[in-house]
Parts: sequence; structure tokens; C-alpha cells
Amino acid sequence: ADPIAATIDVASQQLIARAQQLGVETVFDRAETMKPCNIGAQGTCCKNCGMGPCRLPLPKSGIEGEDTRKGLCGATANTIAARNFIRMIAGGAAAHSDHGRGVAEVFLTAARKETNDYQIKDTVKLVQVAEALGVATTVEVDGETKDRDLDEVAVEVGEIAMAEWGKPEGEVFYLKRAPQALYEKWEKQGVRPRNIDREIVEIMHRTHIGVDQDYRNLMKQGVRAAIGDGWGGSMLATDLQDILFGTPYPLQSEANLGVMKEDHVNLIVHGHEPILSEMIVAASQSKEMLDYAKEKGAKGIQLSGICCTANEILQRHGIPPAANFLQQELAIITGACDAMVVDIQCIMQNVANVANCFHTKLITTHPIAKMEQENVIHIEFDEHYAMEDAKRIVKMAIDNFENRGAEVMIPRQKATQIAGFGVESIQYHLGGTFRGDYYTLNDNIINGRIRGIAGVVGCNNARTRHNEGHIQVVKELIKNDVIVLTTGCNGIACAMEGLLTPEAAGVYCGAGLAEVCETVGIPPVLHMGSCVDNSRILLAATEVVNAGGLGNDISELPVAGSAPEWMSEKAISIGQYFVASGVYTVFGVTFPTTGAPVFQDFLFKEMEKMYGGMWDLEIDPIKHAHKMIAHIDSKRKALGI
Ligand code: BF8
Repeated sequence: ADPIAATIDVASQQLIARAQQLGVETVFDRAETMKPCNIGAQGTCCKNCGMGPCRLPLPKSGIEGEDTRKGLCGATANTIAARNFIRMIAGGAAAHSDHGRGVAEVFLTAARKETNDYQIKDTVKLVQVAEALGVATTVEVDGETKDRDLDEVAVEVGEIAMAEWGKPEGEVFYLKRAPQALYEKWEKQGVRPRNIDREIVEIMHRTHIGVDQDYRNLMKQGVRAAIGDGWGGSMLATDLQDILFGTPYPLQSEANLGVMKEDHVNLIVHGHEPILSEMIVAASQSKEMLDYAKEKGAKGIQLSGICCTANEILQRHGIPPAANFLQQELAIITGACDAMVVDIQCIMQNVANVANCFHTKLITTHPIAKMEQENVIHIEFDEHYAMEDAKRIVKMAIDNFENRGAEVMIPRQKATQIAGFGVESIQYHLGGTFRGDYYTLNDNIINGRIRGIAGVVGCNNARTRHNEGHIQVVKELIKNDVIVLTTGCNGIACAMEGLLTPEAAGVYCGAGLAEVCETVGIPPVLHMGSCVDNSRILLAATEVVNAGGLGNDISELPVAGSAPEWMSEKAISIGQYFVASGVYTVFGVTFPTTGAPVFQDFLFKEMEKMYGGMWDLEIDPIKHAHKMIAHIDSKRKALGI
């Protein structure tokens, strides 16, 4: 692979070149040698039974006349593409929601005081969440209303939260947090999730051979499961993490591979759950471990993160992200990574092969995520002995410091960033006098200084130049006065580019947005956290509706969503819950339904009539941003602003 063509990031270019010199293969090389299957990419390969795979490519000239393509069972291209699409939603919703379940389990353990390592940190959020879950926070004693004991409230919140995954009756509690008009749309369409797990299981059932064979009905279930992710599993993950580990507030940090330090023990946490990474943060900052590192000849311990776990410990502790998804192998190729500890999701199996070429210890920690390679060490992380396990891992990194090879190459590149934004801090910076009021934000949208709001999120994809789409889309939006909310690997890309600083406003923004950012002292791109924290964006949008003056539903707001370099199933689930919440959502690179034009039209056009939001695909980043801006302008026009 040509390093320059592979990524816009100079640090990554240097390390790709180094990998090639050393003969270490990376994802960038494999993207050159292995091209994707065309039929699979179009979404029209069905392998849901043993008579197939049945392959229904779209003819180059398109379909003339009737579309007679069929699988052996008679499944049409629409049915096959819809089945595949909602199975992607199931995969994504399962990943987010199972993460949420893991957090809920630890939460309940902490609430019941069965562990000393995790405690309730944010009692304000505990009370908020209790109310949203229908848990009483006050009691009547002798005719007087008194606050309930918070320990008791916490246990009840934990129990009710756990039940959200599998309760036999009712519907997901958090649906009622959406604007009422949106809730009513879901009711009308019959897509209110009953519980989180059931909707995922039902997708697997409906897509089994010979069950649901109507793409509209299949998508109904896809929407239901996606809502169960965004307004269920992901939102619970975010909330319970905030209660346990603290609700983020803006703080300063850095980003990119240059955060690693040659004279320090470099420990990298990679994956998604803060259950693990929070403990690693605490262990690596303990005097015991710091003294031990010094004893071993290091100046200290440099902890950094990759992927969403990086965003979790960034937003709560200011620990810098070293890399986003496509840079994970490169962090090891620095030769300075003494240990990489991983949990779940977005961890490439090839990191084990790369680690094998260096001294790096690769440690898996989760019972559902192991690797077959022999050099991988598995230390199962147990919440009851969390600190003990974390110290064992940190010690392993320290002990490995002396085993580094002579050749260490840490790129110099790193950038300053301000991260840690959320529903509460936006209220603080852009709100009015009263809590929950987004008056200043709405006022600036109405007066036109801020043209609209974009959520730009999601992965890297080795089929496109690393970070280029992210940065071009975001820069074009802020240049046109659209304020950007970011999460996931987009957040890390923006940080590396210096877009997450108040100073970026004067350099990259249109005059209106620059004025607002400079007055309030915020970056034009607000980092809202990890991918489960996209739920923060849903709630922020709801606050904008509640603050008034911009219509009654999210679908009326001048907002748009984007994932310029998506690749994961989680991104599809996120995209679908944004669409179902009324947001026009554009993906870059590719879209997994292009082989079924009728079904794709359903997603790209008809869905708007049902939910107010719809999908789109635009590969060119500048056009991509302008499609979002055009949508924002049409919403402004409809509002008469
Ligand atoms: O959940 S953005 S590559 S790290 S999937 Fe993965 Fe995509 Fe990154 Fe986080 Ni989200």
C-alpha cells in the first residue's frame, strides 16, 4: 500500500512505511491485495440456508422491465437485501446493548455493595435516571415528602435497568424521553421495542429461511431493534456509566500516536467498556505502580487509548487517545507499546500477529472475546476483583518495559483537544438561566449565526483514505456555520486534526459559528464520547426541541447525521435509530443495499414519510456535507427562519 494514499495522517504514513520496511503486514496492505465481493457489497448474497449462497448481482445496465432475480426459495433481491440489512442492525444493536448489560450488571453489584472497586459517583444523574425508569425518589413519611435513601434507589434502578433487556411485558422505559410527537410516530408505526433482547432475537427469527418475506415488514423489525439500541441499550450504557464513573465535563487532553512516550511504560487500552479501562486508569495512577515503574527504569506510565474505550477515559479523565480504528496496528509498530489490553469490539485479530513481531504483550480480558494466536495472554477481568486484575495487567506492562527492542519510532504528531461534552455541558455553555433550557443554542439557530446541527460519527474504513472523509465533511460543515457533535472514531480524527479546540473556530468556521464559539469559548466540534454515547446526541436533540421555537419534533429541527467512513454493524444500527428518530443520515464509502434498488428507495425516500428521517449515500465528502446542508436549509425554510 502507498502510505500517502492510505491515510491523511502524517504519523500513520510514517508508521505504515516503517511496517513495510520491517515486513510487518497491516490492514492497509490487505486492503490492496483483497478486494471485496461485489455481490456481498450490494447486499444481494443470501447465505441464510444450505441451498445457497444464492447470489443476485445487479446487472451493470440496471434492471430493465420486471426484476426477475430470485434465490432458490424465490426470495427477491429486496427480501435478501432487507434480511441482510436488519441482520446488520441485530449485530450492531446486540454489541451496544450487551455492552450496556455488562455495565448494568456491574452497576447492580456496586449498588448492592458487593464490590469495593466500583461506587456510585454521580447521584444527580442517579435521581434523573431513577425518574426516567419509574423508580420513586421520594417517600411519604407522616404526611411529609422526604427524599428516599439513595442506596435503596440505586439498587432499584439497577434491578429495573437489568429487566429492560428481557421484561415480559410493556415497552422500553426510555421511549418516553423522546419528544411526544416522535413517540406517537413510533406508536403509529408499531415499532416501540418491548424489551432490548427480544427485538434482536426476533430479527434472527424473521430472517431465517421462509419467514418474513416483505421488505417493509422486515424493516419494521429492523427499526424496532434499532430504537431498542439508541433509546434502550446504548442510552442505559451511557447513563449507568455516568452514574458509576462520573458525567463528563469539558477537559483538555491530546490525541494521536505522538502521545506515547519513549521513556515511559506505554500501556494502551483498546476496545469499548469503561468497566475495564476505568480500573486500568486507577491502577496506572496508583503510587504503588508508579514507584514500581520507576524501579524498572521508566520515568512513569503513559496510558493511552484506542477506539471507544479511548473516548470513555478521555471524557472522564483526560487520558489521550493514541489512535482510532485503522491505527491500532500502528500503535504496536512504534516498538514502544509495552502492553495492549483489549476487551470487546473493533479489535482486529491481526494485532496479535503484529504484537508477535515486537515485544508487545497483548492481553485479552473478556470471556466473549479471545484470540486463537498463541502469543495472546488472557486475563479474565472479574468485577469483584477489578483492582487486583487491573494491577496485574499494569504490572505486566511495566515488567515488559525492559524488553523493548533497540528500534523505537514514536511519531511526533499529536494535537491538543477539548473533549467531554454532553447534554449537561451543552446546557451550561449554550443554555439559558434555567436547567434543561437550550435557549442560547436555539436563539443562535433562529437568528442564523448557527445554521444547524450535525452529528458526525462512526468508524474508519480501509476501503477509503483514513480520516480524509471525516475531516473534509466536518470542515465543510463548520465552514458553513453548522455546529458538529462528534463521537467514536470521528471524534478521534477531529481531535488529531486540531478541530476540537476553541481556536479552531477562528480558523475553520463561518463568521456566525465562529462568533458563537468565540463568545462562549467552545470548539466548533463538540466531542460527545463513545459510540454508545450517540444516545447523548438523541437527548441533546430532544432538549433542543424542548427549549422551543424550532418545532415539536426532532424531524423538524435543522439537523443532519453522517458517518463518512462507516464500516461496522454498529454504525448501521446507529444510522437506523437516527433515521427512525427523524434525522436525515448520510453514509460515505458504500451502502449495503445498492443491489436492491427498490428496497434502497424505501430506506432513502419512503422512510421519511414514516419517521421524518431517511438514509442517503454520498461518497464524495464535499457533496456529502452539502447534501446535509441542503437538508438543514430545507428545515430552516419550513420553520420560517
Ligand atoms: O463503537 S466508531 S470503528 S471504535 S464501531 Fe469501532 Fe466504529 Fe470506531 Fe467504537 Ni464505533
